[in-house]
Amino acid sequence: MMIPSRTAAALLLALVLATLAAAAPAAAGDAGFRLADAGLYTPESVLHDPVADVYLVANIAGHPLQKDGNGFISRVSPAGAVLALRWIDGAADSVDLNAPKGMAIAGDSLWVADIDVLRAFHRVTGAPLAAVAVPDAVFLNDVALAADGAIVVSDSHAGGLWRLAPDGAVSRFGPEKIGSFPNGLAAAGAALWVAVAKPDRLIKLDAAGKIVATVPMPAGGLDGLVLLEDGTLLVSSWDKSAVYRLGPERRPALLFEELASPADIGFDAKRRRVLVPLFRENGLAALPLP
Ligand SMILES: [Ca+2]
Ligand SMILES: [Ca+2]
Ligand SMILES: [Ca+2]
Repeated sequence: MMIPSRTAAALLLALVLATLAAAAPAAAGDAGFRLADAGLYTPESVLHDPVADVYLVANIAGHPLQKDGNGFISRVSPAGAVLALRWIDGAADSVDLNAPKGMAIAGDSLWVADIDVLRAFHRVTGAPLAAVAVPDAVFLNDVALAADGAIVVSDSHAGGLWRLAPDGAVSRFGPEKIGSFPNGLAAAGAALWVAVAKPDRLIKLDAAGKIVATVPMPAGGLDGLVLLEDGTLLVSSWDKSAVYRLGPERRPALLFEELASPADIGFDAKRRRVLVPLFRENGLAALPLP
């Protein structure tokens, strides 16, 4: 039987609309959430584990550079419920964790910067897997997974970056001093974006560690850096209590304001939410991306 063309067109339209509806982000109408008084303690970094579909929160618990053995990593559901406050707990005998900051997932490993050590934990069980001391490091801050499988970490005290190769070798990456306080990292294919303070800017390094782009920022205290699939960059600023968005033209525009001490942000690509640890308020905000 032939379907009359007008009916066929209507069917096609209905199919397209249904497909669009199915593809619409789950974030439609999403209010996100704000978490306070939930036990988070100096939260520095948030990462979405898209496989487990949970938010991992790194809690320094105290001073950022103190080896006090009490750091912990929490699991928070996308509904805003704390599933396991001390999922990885430095206070446990079997776990060393002092002041966890930036995190990155590589396969089944969750890598965490912890003052002068890169630690790996099992992303499913939370069990300790590895601890790699970074020579001379004082203030490891953010971690990113490079395209070649290396783990890159910013050293905010020394002003440069380190690279942990898949074979376990640790070496410098990029200029010895990229800025006075390199902080957030975001891998971009084979390249890497770095948020740097004083002067406040975003710097792009190629796979060899050479600077290939510099974007001045209008506010300082840059911390977390996220790269979206479409190339958009998001970066938090302590000085402005804000998160900026930079589209392909790389002009910084205010995205969220009135976020006190926004540290190392994450992104939930499934719900298109920006995840903001509120460092001094011991809080967490999950904000739908407008
Ligand atoms: Ca601590
Ligand atoms: Ca980070
Ligand atoms: Ca940071």
